[in-house]
Amino acid sequence: MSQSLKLLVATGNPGKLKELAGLFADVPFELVSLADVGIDEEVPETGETFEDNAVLKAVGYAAMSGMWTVADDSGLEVKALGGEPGVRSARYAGEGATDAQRIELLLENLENVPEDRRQARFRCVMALGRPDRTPELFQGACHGIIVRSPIGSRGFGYDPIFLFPELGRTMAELADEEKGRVSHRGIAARKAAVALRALGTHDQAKE
Ligand code: ITT
Repeated sequence: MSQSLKLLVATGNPGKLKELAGLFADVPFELVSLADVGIDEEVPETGETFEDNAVLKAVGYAAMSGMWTVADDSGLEVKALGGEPGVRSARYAGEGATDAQRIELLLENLENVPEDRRQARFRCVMALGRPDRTPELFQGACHGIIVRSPIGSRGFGYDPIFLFPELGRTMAELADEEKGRVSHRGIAARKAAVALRALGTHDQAKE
């Protein structure tokens, strides 16, 4: 195992970065952020699917950095809205909108939807790659209900309106470790961590 192997955690979203740093705390790579390597350019998310955008980000940031890179594309799919906001989750209320504005718009659009039709799922597609390789993809999803007003102050994004019925709490009421255990990102990251450990153990990462 090499101590000097670095993994670029390629996200411009501080909430995601914090979660990914926790989820990858035990992998045999030194984690670095876009800020650490001085990248302030954004890879455009022009794909139609989570898979497309995760690959675009992993390939784009790996090319910019020359490093092993992990990127995730994720979002919320609401059944009553035909899967919206989906890949557009970050841009749902327009560029530059806040999490609170996106939540407000989503709740408005669900105003007339009754309790038994408010199912939703979070999805995460994580892409792991380096400049000369096709990225490997890892998926995670978790299921819940959209509540009528925000509850809780942890996490980020749509967490305050996503209720886990079996826990009786929203995602924004869960401590970081609890969210990691049940979340779309936690599920995908555990799969990616298996691959990262294998790379680190066999030192294939440098080949
Ligand atoms: P990067 O592309 O730089 O990683 P981003 O925020 O633009 O940052 P995405 O394109 O993957 O990332 O958009 C994901 C959006 O989906 C995110 O901005 C949130 O609005 C929402 N989202 C994803 N995961 C979430 C989570 O765990 N909790 C709450 N909302 C989440």
